Amino acid sequence: MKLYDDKLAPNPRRVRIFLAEKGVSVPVVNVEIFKNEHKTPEYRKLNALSGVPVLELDDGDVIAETVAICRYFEEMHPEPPMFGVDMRDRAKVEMWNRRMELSLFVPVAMVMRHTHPRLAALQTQFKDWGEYNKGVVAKIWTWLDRELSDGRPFIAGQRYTIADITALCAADFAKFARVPWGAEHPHVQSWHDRVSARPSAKA
Ligand SMILES: N[C@@H](CCC(=O)N[C@@H](CS)C(=O)NCC(=O)O)C(=O)O
Repeated sequence: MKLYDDKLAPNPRRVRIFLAEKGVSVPVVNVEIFKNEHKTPEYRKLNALSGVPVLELDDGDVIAETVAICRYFEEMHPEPPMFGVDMRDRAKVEMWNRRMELSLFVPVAMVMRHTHPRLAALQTQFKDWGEYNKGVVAKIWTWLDRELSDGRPFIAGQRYTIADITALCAADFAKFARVPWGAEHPHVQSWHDRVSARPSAKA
């Protein structure tokens, strides 16, 4: 089994944190997006969409998509459970992970891709779209801060889950994209301190 990884990109980091929480180690192949290594014919054979991460199984089969890879490891190593523990909890974790992906991670990625000078070499940038998404991210921090003001320790409730991993990677990416949360978001700050203190955050 091999995990195709880029140390600077947020989606592969989600898988690395997930594996660290599970205490599982997988051989890694580094694919440097900034060197366009994900656009080579060899890599496109693994994933024609050229996204990172990818998990290649021992029989050559390939699983792409961050959450699909995490679900594969969840089945293989169920403890600790990261996708919820019962019917209601699994639905809530799915809800929160989707929210963190679609409402936080994606707009942060749009800001990064369309405004950050380092990304200009990799793709066409639509500056207006990037600027628009700065406002989207700002509103999401305010919404998330209000959500977390109920005192729950983690995004989906009392347990650390995949939703925290998605949100942590989005939050750290937001700092890089220059759209972090602010002093007016103390609940986001304490959640971020809590999840960043876990050893897995260094993965
Ligand atoms: N939906 C995919 C997205 C993968 C993705 O876009 N990964 C980024 C790195 S975080 C990437 O490969 N970017 C390079 C590109 O899009 O050209 C997933 O969840 O794994």
